[in-house]
Amino acid sequence: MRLKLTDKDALVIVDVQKDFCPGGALPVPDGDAVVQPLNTYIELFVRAGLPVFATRDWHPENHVSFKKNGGMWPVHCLQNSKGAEFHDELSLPPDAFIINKGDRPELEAYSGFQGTLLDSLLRERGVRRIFVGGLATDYCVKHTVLGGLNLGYQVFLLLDAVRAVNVKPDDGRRAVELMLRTGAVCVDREDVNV
Ligand code: VGL
Ligand code: ZN
Repeated sequence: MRLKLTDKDALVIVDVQKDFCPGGALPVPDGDAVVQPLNTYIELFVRAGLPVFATRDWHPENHVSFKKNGGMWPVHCLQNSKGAEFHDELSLPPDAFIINKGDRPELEAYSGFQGTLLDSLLRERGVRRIFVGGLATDYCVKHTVLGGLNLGYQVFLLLDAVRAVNVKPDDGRRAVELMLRTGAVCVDREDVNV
């Protein structure tokens, strides 16, 4: 597939944070493998003058998703902690939009659209198509993609720049199938041109 970027496009990078990478509190297997491909996408979007958004999981200590609070995950991505930082090698441009999510104690927020300004910021800029990659395929990437489709965006899933948690072995594959069935389109770096 050949895709030319237009002024209605934006890059949305999901949760490429230390806690989701090997060595972190909730490591996604091979999670840091998304960094180099995402840097290539960032370069393409910056060169085309297009906006880059980066979501980050941003939990308070009493967040509902933690095991100790009744959820299913170890403590991760605590606000202002080392683990909540973006991966050191992710080369976000200085004017990237940072979107915090999951910052309310009582609400799980896998989608970057949930309880955030992401939709209004995209809309203000006339964005109609979003290109989504990051972590993890079967949680926050999936919900962000489905959220975007539901809001009427055309959504491209950056297949070479996502990795899955795979709590069950097939979760990543099934998440991709669900996203495609719902209307997302898979692309790789070679597909995208300025
Ligand atoms: C995520 C589990 C818990 C994600 C966030 O970013 O995919 N997964 N919190
Ligand atoms: Zn989380």
